[in-house]
Amino acid sequence: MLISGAKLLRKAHDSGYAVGAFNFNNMEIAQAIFEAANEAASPIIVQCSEGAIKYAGADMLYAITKTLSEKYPHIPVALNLDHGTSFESCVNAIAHGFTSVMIDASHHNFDENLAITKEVVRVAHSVGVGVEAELGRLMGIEDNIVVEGKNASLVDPAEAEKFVKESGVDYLAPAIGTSHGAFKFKGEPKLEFELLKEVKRRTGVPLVLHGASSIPDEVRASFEQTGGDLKGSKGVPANFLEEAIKGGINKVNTDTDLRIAFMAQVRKVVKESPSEIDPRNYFKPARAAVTAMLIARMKVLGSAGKI
Ligand code: TD4
Ligand code: CA
Ligand code: ZN
Repeated sequence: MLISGAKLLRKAHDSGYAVGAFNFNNMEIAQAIFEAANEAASPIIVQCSEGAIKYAGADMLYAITKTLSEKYPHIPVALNLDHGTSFESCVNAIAHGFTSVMIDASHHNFDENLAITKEVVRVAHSVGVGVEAELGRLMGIEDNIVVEGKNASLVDPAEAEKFVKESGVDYLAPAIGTSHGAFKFKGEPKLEFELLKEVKRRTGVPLVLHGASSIPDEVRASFEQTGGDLKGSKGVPANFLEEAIKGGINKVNTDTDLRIAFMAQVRKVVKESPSEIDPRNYFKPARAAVTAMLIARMKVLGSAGKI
């Protein structure tokens, strides 16, 4: 059933587990996410970036989600706009039936971020839609801007407390050292767990971890088996996720792991069956690989069995 992100995450917050928020741009990946949720008996968040909306259309992405949510009526699911960059973008998603929106005004200063977020909250709450905001800046590619070194910044707990109180936001993404994509850490993985706990203590809302892909060894190996190159890639290890969930994370954003698992199988067919022309014979194994990877991930997050 398609429900508000606020309701879904409040439950995770109250019971101390995290729900995976998985990005999709097409039918096959959406099917893989729902199939995994069904097998693992897990609630899910499916989410679309502005890039996904540009690629497939908000109407199409909503229709896919709605159709799948009706096929699996027992699965609690929220449809989230991921990294909405403006008030208009969030309103557009809400108008298309999204049940959660992220307003990412983290590249603005605190007061501007707060003002834009407040406006989104006002509209979203009037129709029962949950709102996520971000404080601090993630390293990596953000809004097509490369954020590096001193441009990346961690969340400030005092600011987080003020921000949540004044904006009325339902869940917050605090920057605690992750980044988007396959190359998250130069040396050993490192997250600011103490900072996370402090933000949780001061805000008391569900918290969101962006850039949370793990790039499991078997997924990396399947991609590299066909000559794919992910050298130097490093994700957030499963035990880090477990610790982050203990520290108050309730929404774990994951896109890169799905991309790699999916494309590894497409690459395999390209390599092994040079005469294959039927797209279904590329996408069927790719979809199955994403489902298998996600079932394992739902167990790590603690959402498996929570339906
Ligand atoms: O918010 N996300 C997903 C980002 C999706 C970007 O989509 P476009 O290419 O369409 O802009 C995450 O936090 C996922 O992080 P991950 O660790 O999976 O990269
Ligand atoms: Ca941001
Ligand atoms: Zn993100």
